[in-house]
Amino acid sequence: MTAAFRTGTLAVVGQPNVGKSTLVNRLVGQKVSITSRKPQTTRHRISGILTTPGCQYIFVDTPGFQTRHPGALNRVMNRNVTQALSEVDVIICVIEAGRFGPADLAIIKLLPPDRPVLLAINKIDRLADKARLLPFIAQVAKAFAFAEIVPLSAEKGDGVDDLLQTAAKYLPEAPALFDADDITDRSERFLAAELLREKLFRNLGEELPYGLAVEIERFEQEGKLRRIFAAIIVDKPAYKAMIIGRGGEKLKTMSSDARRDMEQLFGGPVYLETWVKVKSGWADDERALKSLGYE
Ligand SMILES: Nc1nc2c(ncn2[C@@H]2O[C@H](COP(=O)(O)OP(=O)(O)OP(=O)(O)O)[C@@H](O)[C@H]2O)c(=O)[nH]1
Ligand SMILES: [Mg+2]
Repeated sequence: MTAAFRTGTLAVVGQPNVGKSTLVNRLVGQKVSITSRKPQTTRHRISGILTTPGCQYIFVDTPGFQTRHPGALNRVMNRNVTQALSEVDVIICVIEAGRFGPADLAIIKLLPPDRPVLLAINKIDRLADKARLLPFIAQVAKAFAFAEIVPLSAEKGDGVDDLLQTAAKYLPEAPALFDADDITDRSERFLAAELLREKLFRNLGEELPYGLAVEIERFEQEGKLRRIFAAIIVDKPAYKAMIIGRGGEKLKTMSSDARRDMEQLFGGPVYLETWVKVKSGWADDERALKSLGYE
């Protein structure tokens, strides 16, 4: 007799920048959620799906709990995280190795009390002294009754299979919800916007990325070719020139990086056209947010 198939949702939560999206991508084996070294890269709830012979895991990547950018965008994002948590089977709380403090505990306090919480201690590749890991695990185990504690490196891949194995037993017995080869619940249109936003996030200064959004105005498919027309929305006219760069070079480079990622993810050629539009105050206008897909 074979064991029954298990299907469940696992929310990935934690402070900004701890590596939640990197972990989801590693678990799924594809870039479904964008990442950068800047905090608050993720703005949407995104599911990454992995189907194995015995289980279907639906990982829900969430924005890190927001502190930096006040206003409507933040309110919408925090609302999203709280809602995501009420519906899941398992919670994966991500922290950085060697760092556990009041901000992590504050997040744990917001979790629903009746769900198993697995602690993923990420970035163990950064620990200079591996001997510090065991005392650190003992310290966090005292702070909260985690169902499991798994040290790992989302970037290098170490420990990620352990997390999968460990998480499986917390999933309910249920038939799959998605096709076995689905990797995300998001549309190609959404993923295209995100991949472009990733390049902007990674290549523009410290503040500018927080004031921009990407809107796909047209997405056409003809055979294998996808034609994608993307507007970059900024809230200050000065940002426009900074994105375009001298002779248009900056935008050209970022666009071709994004196009390459799209081709990899979609498995076919992409024609990408990008331009910049000024819409002042978009990040604090709930209606503008809705039209940009923030709900
Ligand atoms: N050294 C190391 N860096 C990592 C690891 N995992 C993630 N990172 C880096 O940490 C930074 C943040 O990663 P993200 O995956 O974007 O973090 P996040 O928690 O999703 O961040 P927000 O969406 O902004 O809340 C990136 O620069 C990653 O490359 C890891 O295992 N080791
Ligand atoms: Mg993220």
